[in-house]
Amino acid sequence: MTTNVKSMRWHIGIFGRTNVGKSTFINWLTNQSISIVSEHPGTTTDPVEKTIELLPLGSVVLYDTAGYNDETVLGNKRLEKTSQILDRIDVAMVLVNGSQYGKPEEDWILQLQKKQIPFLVVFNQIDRYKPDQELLKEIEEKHYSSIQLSSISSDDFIRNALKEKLMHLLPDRDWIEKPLLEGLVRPGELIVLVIPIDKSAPKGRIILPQQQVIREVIDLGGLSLTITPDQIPMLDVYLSRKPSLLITDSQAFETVFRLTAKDLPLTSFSILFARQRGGFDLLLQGARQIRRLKENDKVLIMEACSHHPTTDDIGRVKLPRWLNQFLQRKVQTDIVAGHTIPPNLEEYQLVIHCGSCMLNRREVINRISRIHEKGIPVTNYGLAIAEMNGHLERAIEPLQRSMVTV
Ligand SMILES: Nc1nc2c(ncn2[C@@H]2O[C@H](COP(=O)(O)OP(=O)(O)OP(=O)(O)O)[C@@H](O)[C@H]2O)c(=O)[nH]1
Ligand code: SF4
Ligand SMILES: [Mg+2]
Repeated sequence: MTTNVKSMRWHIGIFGRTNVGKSTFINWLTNQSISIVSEHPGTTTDPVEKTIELLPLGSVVLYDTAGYNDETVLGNKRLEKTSQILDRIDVAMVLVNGSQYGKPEEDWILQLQKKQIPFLVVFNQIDRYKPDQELLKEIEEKHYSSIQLSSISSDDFIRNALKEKLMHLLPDRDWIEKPLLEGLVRPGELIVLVIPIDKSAPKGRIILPQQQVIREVIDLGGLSLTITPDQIPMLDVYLSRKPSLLITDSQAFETVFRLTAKDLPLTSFSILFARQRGGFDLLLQGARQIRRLKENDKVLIMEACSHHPTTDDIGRVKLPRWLNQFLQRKVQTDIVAGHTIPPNLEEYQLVIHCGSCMLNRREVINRISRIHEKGIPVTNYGLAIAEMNGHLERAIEPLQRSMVTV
């Protein structure tokens, strides 16, 4: 599987006080001019995100951030933005100048530890400020991984040593490259993919989750056949053997359930993503809660990125309509888009999350856990749509049979 997919890259956060040299460090590490550098504290305000190839780590997303000690008027807002990055990153680097290591660093490290994010303490600017021996001993006794460097040196040896240390801190690569079709496809099997080409389909291409599935079928030695929902009856005409699995876009569930034999194993792209990204059991429990919603209960629809809404938009139009049809009573729906989790979650009796195709595993798991910790059932588009079509159990059966832990 290629790492050209954003969700399959390591996400690395760079933190530290203002003026510690975070932006200089990112430019040094990448040998590129990514962030603006200046001698004035508070130069970086919003997080700067940059995707680059950083061998041997592969493709990574680096985040330069505002200083966590920023005490200006906008400091709190900047800190909030910096803190949001913690939900996305797989590893952190905490920059320190010389012996300027104190409560701000310890507080930040505590947050990283709470979120189980591995981290590296980087003593920067050692050409100007040397960390004292006592501090180095303290860091060692705490078993923190650390390195000393100067972001103005051109020493490749130290750059490579730093990348080595990051490699040791990161989980196994399988963690982000978990296959979508694990346990579901054997060599020679035929997999049918159902992709509606309607108004909401992008012109001239198929979307990322579908591309990923096709690529995995090829990697697993299977055969893939891509059709539109109205072509399903033609399968009987052309095929002498039943396909091993049918994977559909969730929006075509109703047609697919109607037109296929009950013993044809099927699931959806978004259910596969839900299994791959984590939190599957919680999302499944959430789907089973939909039928318990009462008149006027509130449902929050969460989309992880904003897009231009279409006339029959799934989050804004179709889901609210399907919910009311399924429940035969009126529930209220609100929609939010973007990385931020709204602070008023407690107002809702259910959250329905999008397929999260643009998020990495860590962010998906963090988002689901944050909602679940508030005692609010959470599900996703694919599982919710299968439930509202009355076929949830059929749509998850191939995954349960594959016995792959989720
Ligand atoms: N001598 C020396 N100067 C450095 C080093 N790293 C950064 N600097 C200088 O320190 C100053 C601050 O660097 P920045 O990279 O802008 O610091 P920052 O942490 O991004 O600062 P904010 O964005 O304001 O939080 C600049 O003048 C840099 O040239 C280093 O390793 N050695
Ligand atoms: S499924 Fe979610 S993350 Fe993917 S494009 Fe839609 S809104 Fe964005
Ligand atoms: Mg900066």
